[in-house]
Amino acid sequence: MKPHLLYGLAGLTLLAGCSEEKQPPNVIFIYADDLGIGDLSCYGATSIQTPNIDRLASEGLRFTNAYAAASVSTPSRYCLLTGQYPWRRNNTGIARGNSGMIIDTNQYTLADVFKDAGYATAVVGKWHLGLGGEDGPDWNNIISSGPQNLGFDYNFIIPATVDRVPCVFVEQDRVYNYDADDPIYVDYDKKIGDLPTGKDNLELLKLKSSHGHNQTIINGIGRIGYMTGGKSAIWVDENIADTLISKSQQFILKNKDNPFSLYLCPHDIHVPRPPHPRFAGKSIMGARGDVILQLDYTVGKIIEILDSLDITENTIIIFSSDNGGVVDDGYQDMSVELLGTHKPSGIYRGGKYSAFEAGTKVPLIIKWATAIKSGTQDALFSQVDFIASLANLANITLPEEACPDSQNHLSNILGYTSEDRDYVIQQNQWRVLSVIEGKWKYIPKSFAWKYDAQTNIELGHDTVPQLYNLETDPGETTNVAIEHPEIIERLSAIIK
Ligand code: NG6
Ligand code: CA
Repeated sequence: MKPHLLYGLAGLTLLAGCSEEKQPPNVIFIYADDLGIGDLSCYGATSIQTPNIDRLASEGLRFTNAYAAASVSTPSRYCLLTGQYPWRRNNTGIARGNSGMIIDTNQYTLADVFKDAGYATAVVGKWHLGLGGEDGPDWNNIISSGPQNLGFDYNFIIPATVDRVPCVFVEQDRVYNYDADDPIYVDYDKKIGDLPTGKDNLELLKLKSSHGHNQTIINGIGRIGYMTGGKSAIWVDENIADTLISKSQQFILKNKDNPFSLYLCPHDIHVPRPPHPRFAGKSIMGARGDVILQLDYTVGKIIEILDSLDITENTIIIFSSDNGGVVDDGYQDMSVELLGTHKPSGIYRGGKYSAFEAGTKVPLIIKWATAIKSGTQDALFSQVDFIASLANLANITLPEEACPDSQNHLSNILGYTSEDRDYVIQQNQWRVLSVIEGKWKYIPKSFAWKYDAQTNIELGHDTVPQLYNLETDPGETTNVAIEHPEIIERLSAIIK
């Protein structure tokens, strides 16, 4: 057995309550939004430098073959937290800002793992898994269901996305900076209140829409959905990254002497992308590049506080993304015009929303100075396996029937082994499933429309089955389905 694994196992016995000096490792999961596998310099980008994330990669394990469960946010996040494939449930599509909570309160989650292991647990940042009962949250009261019911001791969240109303944070189940004299109402079907909309008041926009995003205008930006009230609670878009950093730092500081786990979900690099003035114009790629720098800064600030508290060594940092990259996702922010030679998806085809590789193949870096050796990890890996793997790390037995799709691959995470998952399944925005087994990728026949007209991304749809040899053709250029009926048969049986 290699020494680093021995250390890992020492950590495990610690968690089981053996008397040792060292504490079990803290775990910080940083889940970026819409970050493509080509967007970081440690994954080959040359038009942008991401030194802080690169430092994680050089000190830790950089995965080259890791997948999110879906090519959009809600289903990927659902899967990460529950260890259950999102397509088992029919309510896991991109959630509205007033959606009821999508995870049942009795489901076992990643936060429960750490809570059961005696950790302090927190979620800071983008939630996008709904809040409240079936009818959604009452923004003017304590929110009845939320992260607090899923194992998180502390929550400071963006309820859905920053391009969706309500544009307010929720802290500990209440709207942050709430004013009872200015109640908040939200509607996704009809206009509510008298705030101007992007559709009718173009002249009020500081950031124009390229598609959608023409409902209530908040801070000069048209959003998805209508809201009224909550003036004192409205966030400042340019300050969101700093706010999330500071809430994270406070949580870390408060728990520096005990084991903690932090699920930190930056809004970057999702639209809208108005960066803090510190980053405006600092990349050569316009807003999208600027918020990549902002995301890298966020990672740097987390590392910085760990260093300052001398707890870096015993903290596991996991960095990944919820889905692949997109350039024009609905605002005229010059990201298309200034993209230059940068390739958000690297060598891969498609992007966010797609069944092609770039929809779900995401950056994944894991660093734990004391137990993980540095290098690259080429094993086929899916985010669905985090919960079972981290439960193993924390010496927690998952309850019967919890996390049915999650497998324990802790030894891959520690870099001790490099074993492919038997197969990985993922879904695109339209619930087209695809499966990867070894070098083969199979996408069943689906729809005739091939492009998302708004983002100009290829969705991976076709009216015939598609089979790609990812070893010789990682860019999915040549459909070899006709030549391999037996492989199609095997892979379609997996999906069935
Ligand atoms: C789409 C939005 C897009 C983004 C996405 C969700 C329009 C036209 N497009 O419907 O801007 O919000 O949903 O992204 O409204 S995700 O990363 O949270 O899944
Ligand atoms: Ca996303």
